[in-house]
Amino acid sequence: MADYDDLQYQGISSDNSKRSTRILSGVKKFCKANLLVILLLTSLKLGIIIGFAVKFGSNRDFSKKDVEYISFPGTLFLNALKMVIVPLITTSLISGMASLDKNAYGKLGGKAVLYYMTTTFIAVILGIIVVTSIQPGRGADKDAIQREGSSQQVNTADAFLDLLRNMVPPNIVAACFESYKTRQVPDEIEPGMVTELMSNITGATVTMVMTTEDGITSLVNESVMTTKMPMMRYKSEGGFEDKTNVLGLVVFSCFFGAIIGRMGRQGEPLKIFFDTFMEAIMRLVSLIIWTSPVGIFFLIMGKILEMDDWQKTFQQIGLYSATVMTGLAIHAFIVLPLILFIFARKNPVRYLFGVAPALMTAFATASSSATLPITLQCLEENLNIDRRVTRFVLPIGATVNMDGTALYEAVAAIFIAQVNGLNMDAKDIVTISITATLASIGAAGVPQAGLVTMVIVLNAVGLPIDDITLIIVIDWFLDRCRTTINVWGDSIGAGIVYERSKDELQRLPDPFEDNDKFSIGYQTPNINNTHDDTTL
Ligand code: 7O9
Repeated sequence: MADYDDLQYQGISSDNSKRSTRILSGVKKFCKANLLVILLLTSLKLGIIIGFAVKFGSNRDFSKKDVEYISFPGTLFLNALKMVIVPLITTSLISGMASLDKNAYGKLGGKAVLYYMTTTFIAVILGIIVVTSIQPGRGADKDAIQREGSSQQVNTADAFLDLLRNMVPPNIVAACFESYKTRQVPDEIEPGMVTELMSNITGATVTMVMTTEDGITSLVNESVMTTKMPMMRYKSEGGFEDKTNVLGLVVFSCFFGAIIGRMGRQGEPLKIFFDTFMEAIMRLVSLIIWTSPVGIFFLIMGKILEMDDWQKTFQQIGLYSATVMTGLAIHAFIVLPLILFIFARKNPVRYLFGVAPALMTAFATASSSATLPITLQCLEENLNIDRRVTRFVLPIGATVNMDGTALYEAVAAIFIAQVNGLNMDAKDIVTISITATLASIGAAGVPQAGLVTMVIVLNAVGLPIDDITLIIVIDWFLDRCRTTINVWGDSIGAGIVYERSKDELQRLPDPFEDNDKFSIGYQTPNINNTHDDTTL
């Protein structure tokens, strides 16, 4: 920039200076877009290399505290991303919905939903094909695989009702930090009642005090014991827990935005307020993005130091991980690019480059919601997707469209069946496809979704839920892989909806492009200065 100013002062002819401005700004733009990708790739690589070097070079185990200190800059980066999520999703949806008319958001929404449903379903089918061809669970010795964590009781009907309850939060301010969850708790133990088997040896007879299926305490002798096992009784208990209720915020913001959009002149001040709010948040995001190379380096390195006995884990369930990764790779490199090319006529490689920062952040954070600010920025700035589309489609996509998760759940369920030597018939396969699709759509609405949705899929086909503990060991890694695919799927969805809705968008005034067109005899402040040099 300084060189250019010098040239101007030296009185170079205006033609030349115009050309050099263009070239300079082109070079500047290219470097800006690519520099970040280069920096991110380098930090990802360095994070892995240095992580392994330190882990094996120092020959010591890193405690939780060590890892906490080492990945501290990464935690700050993650916090910075999470910090903007609530204002970002609410203002982006309100401003996006308010800038579309009833006809347009109906059509855009319809296309987005169609895309989400088809791609998620394709992902599940792909997962089923891959896991039944590779058969990672056949011949695996279930008892030899180390287990980690514990499974939990889930009532499918309660989980579904929680989802609906979360969509209509009783307090919109509280929805920013708490969601409703019904949990299964052991039933109250009354005097004389025990939840676990207890033996009481009196003389030669063994008497056991136990809870029977209907919860009645009874004294049973040894012979009955062999035929009737004691049962743990659970009851549902609902309450609020600390977790942002995204679904509630999304539903509220969509309605609120649509209403503002239909209020005409009366709604203008609010509309301008939310547009400007969103604009300011996006500038904050551009700041945060430049810290991502450092953040990602520390997040990845911390994760590598934290890993314990990864060789053993890979030996035991390596084939299972390979199966999940094969499925995800086919979906990411073949299915989705093909869909992008057929329905949007866009070059998938260029597209991949444009959203690369978002994909790497998704891998490093294992959270598509924390990545959302970067996904928005990449699509708007690098790929020039219309803001009315990104702001409306992406937050919804991040909440309900999870191709990677759906594929993963289908593979995991069939893997567990294979490990137990159980055969899945056509009915079971159909049940798994449907529940895995629905579970991935509802995941964001259910607290502690990862485990809960997996239990729902397993319950639906009667597979042992305790066997979830077999695959938890490697979940931290597969979560990163599937999150990357989730973000890639959301990005491609936004591109397709944009290309397929150009007609509807053209009919509408674009508040982000030209203020005059949309102001109805009302002077609006200029909010259209996103491309000036003050932007970071
Ligand atoms: C994966 F975009 C937002 F901001 F609207 C948004 C905010 C929060 C969207 C979603 C959420 C959210 O809470 N999502 C959520 C997702 C919650 C629990 C589990 C999951 C599933 O996560 C994926 C997985 O485990 O497979 C994956 N980690 O895409 O983030």
